Amino acid sequence: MKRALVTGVTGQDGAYLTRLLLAKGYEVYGAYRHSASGSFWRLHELGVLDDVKLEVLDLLEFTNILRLCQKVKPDEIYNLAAQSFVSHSFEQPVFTGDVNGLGVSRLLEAVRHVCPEARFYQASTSEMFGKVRETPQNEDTPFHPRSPYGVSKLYAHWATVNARESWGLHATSGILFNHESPLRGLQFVTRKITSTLARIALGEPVLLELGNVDAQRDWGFAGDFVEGMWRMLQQPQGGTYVLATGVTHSVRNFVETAAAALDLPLVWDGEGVSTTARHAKTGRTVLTIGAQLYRPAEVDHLLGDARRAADVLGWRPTVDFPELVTQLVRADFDRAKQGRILN
Ligand code: NAP
Ligand code: F7E
Repeated sequence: MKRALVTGVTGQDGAYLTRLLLAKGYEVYGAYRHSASGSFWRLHELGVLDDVKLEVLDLLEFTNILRLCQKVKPDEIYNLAAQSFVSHSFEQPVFTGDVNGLGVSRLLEAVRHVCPEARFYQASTSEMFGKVRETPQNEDTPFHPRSPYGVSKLYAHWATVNARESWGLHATSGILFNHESPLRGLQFVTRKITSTLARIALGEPVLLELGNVDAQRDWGFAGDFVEGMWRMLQQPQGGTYVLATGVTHSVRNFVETAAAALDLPLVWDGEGVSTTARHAKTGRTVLTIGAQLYRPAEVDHLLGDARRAADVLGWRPTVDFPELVTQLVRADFDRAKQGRILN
C-alpha cells in the first residue's frame, strides 16, 4: 500500500485529492494546521473524514515538518498548503511569503534529509504568469506575478525546480489555472457569486458586491485537477506541467451564467465601478461594484495551454464552464434552501 502525505487537507483540493488517493488504495495522511475553530467540513462532505489519518502540520514550523516526515515516511507528498487568497496577500505579504515561499523550502529540506525517495508535488499557480507575456500560457511562458501571492508561489516553483536539479529529488511543479467546485471557499469570486445569487433567488434581501468584473479566468473543476496532480507523480521523473481548460470567461460572464441557471434574468448598466445589474422582471438591484474590492495590481486575462499534460499525462478536463457553473449554483441553492451556506 502506497503512503501519501497531503498538506492543506482541510482545503478544497485537499478534500478532492484525499478522496481520489483513498479510492486508489493509498494510505492517506492529511496534514492540517492547528486552530481553535478547525473545520473538516469538506472531508466530511466527500465522505472521507473517517478514512484519512489526520496529523498537525504548520509550514511555518520546521521541526514540526521534520518530525512528520520522519513519522510518515511517505512515498508521495502533495504540498497543497498555502495562504491561497490573492487579495489577502496584499494585506499580509510577509506572512504570505513565509508560508507559501519559505514554507516550501522548509518542506523540501525535510524531504531531502528524511525521505529523499519521496515524490514531491508543489501546488504552483497561473498567478505566476500575472501580467501575461503571451496568450495562451504554457510551461515556457515567462513569469510576471502581480501580487505577493504570485511572488511567493514563484519562489516555491523555483525552489521545487532547484531541488530536482541540485539534489535529484523527484520534485514536480503543477502550474494550475483556477479550479472551482461546491467546496471552494466563499471568499473566492465563483462561490461568492453562486452563494449570493442563490440567496437572492430565494428572495433574501442580499446584494452581490463585486470588484473587477472584467477580469478573465480559465476556470475548471477541482475534481479533474487533482487527477492531474496524481498523474504527474506517476511519471518516472519530476517535471513542470500546466493544467487548464483552454477556455476563458470574464467574471461578468460567470455572473450571467449563474443568474441564468437560477432563472434570474439580469439587465446590466454602466461601466467600471459604476456597473450595476438589476433583475429584469422586478427591477430590484442585485449587483453593485465596490471600489475597495479592486486589487492594487490585477491579473486581467488568463488562458492556459495544457497540451503537455494531454500528451505526456493523458490528462484532459471533463467538466466545461456551463456545467461547472451549474454545479456550483445547484449546490448553493440547495444549501441556501436549508439555511446552511458552508465556507
Ligand atoms: P485552500 O482551499 O485555500 O486550502 C489551503 C490549505 O492550506 C488549507 O487547508 C489551509 O488550512 C492550509 N494552510 C494555510 N496556511 C497553512 C500553514 N501555515 N501551514 C499548513 N497549512 C496551511 O486552497 P485550494 O484551492 O485547495 O488550493 C490548494 C493549493 O493549490 C494552494 O496551495 C493554492 O495556492 C494552490 N492553487 C490553487 C488553485 C485554485 O484555483 N484552487 C490554482 C492554482 C494553485 P486552513 O483550513 O487552516 O486555512
Ligand atoms: O478572483 C475578480 C478578481 O479570488 C478571480 C486562487 O485559488 O486562483 C485563485 O486566485 C477574479 C480576480 O481567484 C471579486 O479581481 C471581482 O480577477 O476568485 P478569485 P484568483 O485571484 O484568480 C489562482 C489560480 C490561485 O492560485 C489562487 O490561490 O475575480 N473579482 N470581484 C473578485 N474576486 C474576489 N475574490 N471577490 C470579488 O468580490
